[in-house]
Amino acid sequence: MDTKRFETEVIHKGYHALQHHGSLSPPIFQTSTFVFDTAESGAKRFAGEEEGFIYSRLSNPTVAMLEERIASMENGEKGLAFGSGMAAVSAILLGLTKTGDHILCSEGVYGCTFGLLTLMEEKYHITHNFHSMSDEDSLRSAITDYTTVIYVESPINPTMKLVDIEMVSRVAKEYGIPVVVDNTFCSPYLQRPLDIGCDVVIHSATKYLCGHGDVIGGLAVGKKELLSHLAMTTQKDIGGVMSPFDAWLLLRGMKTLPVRMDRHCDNAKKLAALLKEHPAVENVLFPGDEDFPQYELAKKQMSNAGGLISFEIKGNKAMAQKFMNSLELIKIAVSLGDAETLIQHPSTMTHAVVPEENRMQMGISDRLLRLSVGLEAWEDIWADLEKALNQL
Ligand code: 4LM
Repeated sequence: MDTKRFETEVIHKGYHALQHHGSLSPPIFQTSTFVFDTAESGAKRFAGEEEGFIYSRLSNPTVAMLEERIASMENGEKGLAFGSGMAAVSAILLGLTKTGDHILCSEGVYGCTFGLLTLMEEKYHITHNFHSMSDEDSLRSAITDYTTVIYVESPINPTMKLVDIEMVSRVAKEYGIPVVVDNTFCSPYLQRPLDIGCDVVIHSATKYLCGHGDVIGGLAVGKKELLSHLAMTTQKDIGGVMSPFDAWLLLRGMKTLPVRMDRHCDNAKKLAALLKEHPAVENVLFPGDEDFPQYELAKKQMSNAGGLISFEIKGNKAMAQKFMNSLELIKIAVSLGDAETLIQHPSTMTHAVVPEENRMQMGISDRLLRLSVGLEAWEDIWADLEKALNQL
């Protein structure tokens, strides 16, 4: 079958109903192990001389379907599925480094990624530092003889700062350093980092890809050679793999990714504009806002601005918490990308593990809130926000 458009492939890629009794919905191969015809056939599968499944930590047909689908969405050669976004991040980072290496990282990252980098430094002497990557010269000056990975979130959680993925990948190529991009905030519908030169894309599939707040999962996509190596090492032997049922839920959720993302983006654009005008709010951080410092970069590398808005409440931490407690429709919860609008307080929640000094450098004040705009009517979301803001 010819390659079709994104909206079509996200529904059909890699599944042939007539090979499965005509079942429109793909089967869940809920099995731990696979029976071999003969001892010789089993031996051949282990030796890689015969195609076929062996054991679900190595591969499973439902999970493989998801891996093929995400690879197609990201325009990559091969996908890998993990039991969480952090299982994907740790398998990739541990797979690409050894003791003595250095990871150059964007100016901020999700709190648990920060925790992982700290652990890798303390236990394995794999160092890291955070860098704005704002221009080629300063990026070059930050690369050391020991840099073996450049790790980027764009937009960065929760400050929404962007990194020019094309520029970073171009410079990194000169040094032969792989660039890993965590594309969780955009999903492949809004941004495809492999197309603009990066080497590996990571997702917390828990978020927009799932879309319904009922799965914890991670995905990675990249070149076949590299991802196959990671599959046989840090994925297989650390073993943080995805269950067939979670893969099935993700295959289901992803079918509606484009329509959901369109609504998330439309809602967020309207709400960001309204938040900006409210006297109790300052510093609305939204890449779709024309006053956003990296608006031009957002237009260059993202097809739309996404569904996340961060903003500061005028006043102090207590006022930010009071505001959150006054909300009714909007739920106080970490995570993002769900049908429900969620709000969280990064300095005491997703980024609580980050020491205050680093948090301040990243731009995470204790008045900063992150709103994951859901799929509800924007008027109802705004009514809830406005009522709570007016109480401040
Ligand atoms: C949150 N985030 O922000 P798992 N990469 C990014 C993330 O935002 C996350 C992960 C990886 C949040 C979770 C509580 C950019 C998670 C890790 O949670 O391991 O699937 O993904 O609210």
